[in-house]
Amino acid sequence: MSTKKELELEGELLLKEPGQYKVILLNDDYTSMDFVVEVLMSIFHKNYQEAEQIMLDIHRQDRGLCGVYTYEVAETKVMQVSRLAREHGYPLKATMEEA
Ligand code: NFA
Repeated sequence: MSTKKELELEGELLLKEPGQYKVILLNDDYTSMDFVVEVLMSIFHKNYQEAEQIMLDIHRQDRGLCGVYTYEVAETKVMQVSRLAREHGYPLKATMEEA
């Protein structure tokens, strides 16, 4: 049972600290490895070495963490991935989940 004071503190905390969301990239059989590396560098600001490692993790484990962001930023990254992939004719997909 929460006191009024505890509920007030919880509300203040939620206002100050918005939820964090993981953006996850999913493996598929058609997207080129080079394109995934490009996506990780251009949309998720990874350097080449980091991007290549994350791409290989996704290739082997079927999914991989690209970053943790606020809801709106995560949603924007997911849309940027699907748009860039569509423009290049690849089925690459990203999803988001609560961190
Ligand atoms: N599995 C893809 C291939 O063999 C590469 C890939 C990696 C695709 C990571 C999507 C995500 N060409």
